Amino acid sequence: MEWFQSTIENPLQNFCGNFAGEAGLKVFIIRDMNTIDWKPIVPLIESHQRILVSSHVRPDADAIGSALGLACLLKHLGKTVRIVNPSAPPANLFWIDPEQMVETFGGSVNGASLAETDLHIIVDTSAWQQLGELGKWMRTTTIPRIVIDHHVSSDDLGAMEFKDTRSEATGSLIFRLCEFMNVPLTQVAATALYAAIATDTGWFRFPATNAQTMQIAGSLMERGADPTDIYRHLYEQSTLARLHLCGRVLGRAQLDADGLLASTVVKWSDFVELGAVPADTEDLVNECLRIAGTRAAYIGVEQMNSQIKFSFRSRGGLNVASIAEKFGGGGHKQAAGATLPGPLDLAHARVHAAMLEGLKALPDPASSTIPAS
Ligand SMILES: [Mn+2]
Repeated sequence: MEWFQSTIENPLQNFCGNFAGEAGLKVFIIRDMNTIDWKPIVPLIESHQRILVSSHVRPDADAIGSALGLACLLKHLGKTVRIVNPSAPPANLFWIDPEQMVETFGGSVNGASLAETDLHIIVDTSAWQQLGELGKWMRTTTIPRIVIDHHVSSDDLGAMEFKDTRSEATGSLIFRLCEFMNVPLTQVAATALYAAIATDTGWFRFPATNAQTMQIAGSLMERGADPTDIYRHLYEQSTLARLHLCGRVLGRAQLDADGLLASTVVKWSDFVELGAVPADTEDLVNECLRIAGTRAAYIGVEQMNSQIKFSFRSRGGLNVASIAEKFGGGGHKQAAGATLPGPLDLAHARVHAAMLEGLKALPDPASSTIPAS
């Protein structure tokens, strides 16, 4: 079966040919395109009716917002849509889904209850490791798959891929798909996509942000997204426990490599003693990068199961995705993550050494001012 005939119009397109994917489908891979050719997705969507949309474990605003934006498009086209993620959304993102569309795989939401699915679209990840138990179910099915994503790290999910690793957010890709298919966004979808893009760009300041990002944001506002309201929901819902946790963890921050590397760690006992929760550590790694002269930062967060979850950040130059991959993780050049076995001291030492080595290998300090993407 020929899925589509691709026409390469953009010289930036790196067309990687076709192959038989894991599900036995003949698929095309299109990677590293500045602009995605959406034409091939249209017949796939048009020819299927019961569409499952999923994203990654520990879904963030881009994961959930992209899924909701895509669901809006699919519902507009008369499709039956379910959003099922491998893990539940964090409480601070419940507001983004007022219709409570997002379900979590497990319990009554299992393979049997999804058996009628005839197309599966995965957004904001292309890694098996990010799909948890849902991924295990996926490996048992032959349902055609589509991936819409902007991450560098990638597995072969046996899917037709629509990837743009230069894109600032998967939410932007979903917006472009809606434009391409001429589907108007509801206020709920526009709000979800705005949250997706605003968070993945660090509120429009990360280097992947460009003039088109702002144009998309403007279009989303015209469709009802309210930045003041979205910002308040995302960033002004802190607790006293979180503030106390920030104080303790930032008090522990250290500078190494002649000031190029800032890091800190969170012990499980910090959560217990202060009444804080792991979600309270979100963005703490970015606080470390506020120190003048730093080029990279990381934070290690001890989990209840004694594993250590690391988040890496770079201002450019250092590719933290490749460092995360050394430890079985992944992500973007400037923001990545990995989970290591404990104890905390040992995991910290391993990560610290890898970061120092990565910084040492950088050719020229001036490269820190050049955006990596
Ligand atoms: Mn994303």
